[in-house]
Amino acid sequence: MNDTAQKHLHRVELKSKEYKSNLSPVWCGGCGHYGVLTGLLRALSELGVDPNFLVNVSGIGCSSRLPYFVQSYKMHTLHGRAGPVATGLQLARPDLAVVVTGGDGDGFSIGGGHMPHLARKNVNMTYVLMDNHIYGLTKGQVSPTSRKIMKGYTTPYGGVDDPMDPVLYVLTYGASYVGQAFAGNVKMTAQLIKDGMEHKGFAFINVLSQCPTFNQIDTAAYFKSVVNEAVTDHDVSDLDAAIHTVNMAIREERVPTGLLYRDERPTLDERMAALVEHVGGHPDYDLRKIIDLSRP
Ligand SMILES: Cc1ncc(C[n+]2csc(CCOP(=O)(O)OP(=O)(O)O)c2C)c(N)n1
Ligand code: SF4
Repeated sequence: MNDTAQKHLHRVELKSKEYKSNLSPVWCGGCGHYGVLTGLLRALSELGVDPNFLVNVSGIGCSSRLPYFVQSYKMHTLHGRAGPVATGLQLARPDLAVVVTGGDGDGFSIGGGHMPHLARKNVNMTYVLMDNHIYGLTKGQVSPTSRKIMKGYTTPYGGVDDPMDPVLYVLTYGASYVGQAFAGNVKMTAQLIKDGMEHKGFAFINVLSQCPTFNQIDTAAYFKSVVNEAVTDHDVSDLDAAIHTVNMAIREERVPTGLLYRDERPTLDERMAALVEHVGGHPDYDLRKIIDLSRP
């Protein structure tokens, strides 16, 4: 049996407030990211994850400041690069629980080239994306998830592009756990993060998170109205059904929330370990044998 974070999740008993670091969030009043932080702290407490074996990795943005507020090891990396950094960490230490937190600009604009590979390789991590349909920290430019009608800092007359859908994207690329929630529903957010952390493989959770400072159209009330009519009663082990649910929702301008898809398949670290075993690899391997291969 290979090492996986789940089987070796180091457990402790801590209340959710004990997972808070001694730094206070720097977000604006009413920002949806508070709900995501509360959901994550609750999930960590319910799972009883030992903070000494937990690493929270982020990119750049308001959302990427989240690790500062969590009692864990952490890495605040570069814009769009949290995924690859977390992949390296996970492969080096498969016994750690790896959680990525970041924004829609971070994950699907500059980081969009990495996302398919996290999904298809089934890297064992939980990716929590705070989707506020805008670039918050840089003061309100359109993101890949902005609705066309949004007038952003760089699009004063509205956008010219249609938005992309984060959950459809990761489903298509083979993510093995996909969920979606609204930050105002802390209970569902916490539950999806908890299940995602227990899941073995790439767990992606898209959380609609309002930015009251810069996004005046995708308000908490707007998000609440579109998720209220959500339909997620399909078989979650059926990929076609999950994709169909999301496609139908996009057409009807609704947002399906809850668990959308889950399957079990070997993770990248498991496949790497199996390969090492297959070729008889071990730490004392004589590296001169490799150098000898290139001798004339
Ligand atoms: C390489 C690079 N490009 C651009 C920036 C400027 N920048 C800082 S935050 C950010 C985007 C923030 O938007 P998002 O990721 O959606 O997170 P939010 O702030 O909305 O939570 C950008 C482009 C940067 N820091 N680094
Ligand atoms: S600018 Fe927007 S995303 Fe950033 S902290 Fe303020 S409300 Fe939140």
